[in-house]
Amino acid sequence: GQVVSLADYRPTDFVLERVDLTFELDPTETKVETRLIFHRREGADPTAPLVLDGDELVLTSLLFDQIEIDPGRYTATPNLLTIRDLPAAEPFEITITTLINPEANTQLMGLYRSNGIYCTQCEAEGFRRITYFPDRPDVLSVYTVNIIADKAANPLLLSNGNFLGGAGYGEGKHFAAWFDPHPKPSYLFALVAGDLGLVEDTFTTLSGREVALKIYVEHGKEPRASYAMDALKRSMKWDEDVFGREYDLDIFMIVAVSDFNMGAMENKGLNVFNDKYVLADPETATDADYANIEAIIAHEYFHNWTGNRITCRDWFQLCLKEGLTVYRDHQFSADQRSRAVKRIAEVRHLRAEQFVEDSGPLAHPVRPNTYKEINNFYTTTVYEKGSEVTGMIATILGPDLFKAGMDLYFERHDGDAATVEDFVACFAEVSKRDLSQFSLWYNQAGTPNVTVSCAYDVGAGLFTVDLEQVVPPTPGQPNKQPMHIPLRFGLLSAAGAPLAAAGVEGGEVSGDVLHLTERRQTFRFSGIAERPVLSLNRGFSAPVVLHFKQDSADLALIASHDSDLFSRWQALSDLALPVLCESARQTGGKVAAKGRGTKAKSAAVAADPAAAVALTKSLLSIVGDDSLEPAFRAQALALPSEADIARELGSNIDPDAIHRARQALVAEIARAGLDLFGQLVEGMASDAPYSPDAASAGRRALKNAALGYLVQAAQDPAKAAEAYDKADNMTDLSHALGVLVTYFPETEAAQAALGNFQTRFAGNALVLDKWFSVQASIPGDGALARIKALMSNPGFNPANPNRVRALIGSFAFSNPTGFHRADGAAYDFMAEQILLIDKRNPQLAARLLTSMRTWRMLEPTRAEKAKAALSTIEKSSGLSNDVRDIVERMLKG
Ligand code: B3K
Ligand code: ZN
Repeated sequence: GQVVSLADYRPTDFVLERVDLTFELDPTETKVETRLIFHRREGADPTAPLVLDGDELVLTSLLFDQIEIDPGRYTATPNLLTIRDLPAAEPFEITITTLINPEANTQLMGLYRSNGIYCTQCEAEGFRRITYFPDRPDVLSVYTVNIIADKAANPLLLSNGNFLGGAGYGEGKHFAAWFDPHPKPSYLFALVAGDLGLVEDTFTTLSGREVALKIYVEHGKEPRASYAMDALKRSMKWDEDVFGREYDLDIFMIVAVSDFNMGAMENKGLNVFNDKYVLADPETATDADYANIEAIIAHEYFHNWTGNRITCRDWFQLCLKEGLTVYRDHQFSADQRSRAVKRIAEVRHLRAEQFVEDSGPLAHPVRPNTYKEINNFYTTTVYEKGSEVTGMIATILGPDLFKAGMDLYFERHDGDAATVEDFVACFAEVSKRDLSQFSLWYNQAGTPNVTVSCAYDVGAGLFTVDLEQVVPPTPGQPNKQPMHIPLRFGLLSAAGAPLAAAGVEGGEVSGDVLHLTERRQTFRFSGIAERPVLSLNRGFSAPVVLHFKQDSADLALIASHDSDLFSRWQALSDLALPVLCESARQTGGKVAAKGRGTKAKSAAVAADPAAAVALTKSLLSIVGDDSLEPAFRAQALALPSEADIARELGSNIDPDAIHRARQALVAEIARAGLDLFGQLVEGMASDAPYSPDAASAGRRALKNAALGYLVQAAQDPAKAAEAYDKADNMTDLSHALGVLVTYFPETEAAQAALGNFQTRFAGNALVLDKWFSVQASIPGDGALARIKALMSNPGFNPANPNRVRALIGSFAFSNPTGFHRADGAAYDFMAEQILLIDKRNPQLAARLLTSMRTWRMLEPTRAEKAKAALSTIEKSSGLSNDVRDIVERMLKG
């Protein structure tokens, strides 16, 4: 793997004027004819050769201006085509014919077959697996695509843009032609062919144009695409209302395929989706599935402007389209649902994934400086932290200037392949703010630590807030500059009412935003009549770790009174984490796994009785407060996860101790809230037919969270079994199954439910993924044997990424005690699996491998074993670039 550096960027020597592609589809021998019209860029070296990217290509013919080219003028390897002696100024035409094998393409990059459907995935560098091409995002061109295929097997022939026409083509074949008038980079190319069912609708845009909307799914699954269609129409409307963005073709298509490396892909006018993020009905999809579908449909649709109309100059700028588009889909979901609850879920995800990435061996800036394999940079840092950075621009500028900056960006850069600098410049210009310090957020990796201490001088009426920021060292970046950190805040009186200051000194405070810009900074608030309680980083306005020792009374006050719901949730979490951490430290290595009953319970409470009492009291009063939305109360009940506790502890992690500590607190809260939970299970139940809307989903979430506690208080699977039998939708059904199987895995009730579920959903692979995943997540040493047994289940298919993620992925990412069993056996198993998967699908293998990125945080015995497994991978021959890059970075230093 070569290192690619941002600093080495330079434009191409040739400008690509247009692209004509003709595909003669065949499962194993597809012929691709590519006609490219180029001219040499003004000012470029007049003797420079044309260098085109390839990947495992077979060249069968090469023409220059329609005439077979002299073999002395070119060199072709599977990965590169170099053509020499080209005109200095006038345009010329190159015609390339390649032969490719879609059936053998198990990487799922380029043109491949999924369940008999031809489909493509070209981002980031998949187009070069179809034909030789300047396969980089700054080469924008207009495409015409002709598709020829067997008519009976492939009645449907799709590509980007508008349909030009089609006809018969002799010998049972037919063809279709598509033209995309919008210049685009090759990563946005798509082709789909096959036999699929169709769901249709229309959308009338802002300016009155009618757009045909088409969602293609496997025959028989059409009814399960109606929610996706509804989400699409809402997304189109929202982007007009909120960002003034209108759709720009006559047709917008979505195709659902069952083999896909990620969630979906925003190809111009022809989005290709993992069917998991299209198909839903109440019997087969959970509330979370519906919310994901809504978010991903929106995300891909929003890319039409942020990504497609304005694309990236190079892959270092990936966050320019991804971070921004995540920000846009977050705003959309917040508007469609509950903003506060959405924010809590976002922050949970950010901390669980991105904070972990940012503090380990794979840490990298939101805009990386170098990469060896770009596919390894589709990370939570680029996506989620990238979104947070956009959100901070909105916080610093305020809504009006943020809107003005976005408008300027759309206007100025439409049709461009832009950079992060171009984006930031628009906001600097409209706000007349210097955003150069702020831009460190794009270039410095690592989560800033902000230490806070407060003092109140009653005589002077002065409240002082001392802040200190430290950005930790990360790979390749030992020393960091102080960042511009916008912290939303409020001051609360003892009664929980807002307190206003007469004045403030020490730095910029605008409205409710405090701007921390120095390494150390002291803000002095004057005219404060009573000791205030500081509520800091409201709404999680900055993605930082706060180190702020607030006592339990202050936290309880924030939890019950803050005007910001996010902060109320955060205060509960801040009450819980020290209790959990102390308990994990105390029980570490002492309690046998079997004894998760009484001994562990007393440990949690004994660790810090006052804090545990304050927590339980605050938590139950929020959960019982009917004036609060149920979804929020359910979030409160979710408690910090085992991963949250591990992150807080930071080192010497013993996953078993953490698990025991958390279970003990759950048991404690379950006992204290027994009556309330009983009432909620009854009160939140509904006889109305299932509806996926946010309010109904919130009621189900609260009911199910309460049920989980009830079942654990009773230490009896009966209630969960009863809930399983009663469930009339997948949300309730899969939750009941989860409770049964997680807490009572070996009981008859759990086994019966598993058997029932398997039979009931036989043949529905997406639903059976839930069945695999719930079993893969059962805590304890028994998990590994279970995984191995499930791998020989006929429903498991190691070639399908959804199956692999459901079984092996859930085990590695969501089963800390099972995966990190002390003897290291699961690490060895993982190493074996990764090497096998790598042969078939490097991207999937590399992604699974990141599950071990926290290995250095583990206690020494486990860390040693994890390291040995990683070394086995590193030493193996024939590793993909993808896996090699990840394993090397994980072992470095
Ligand atoms: N842009 C795609 C991701 C492509 C991943 C390539 N390895 C989906 C998205 O972010 O919308
Ligand atoms: Zn995206």
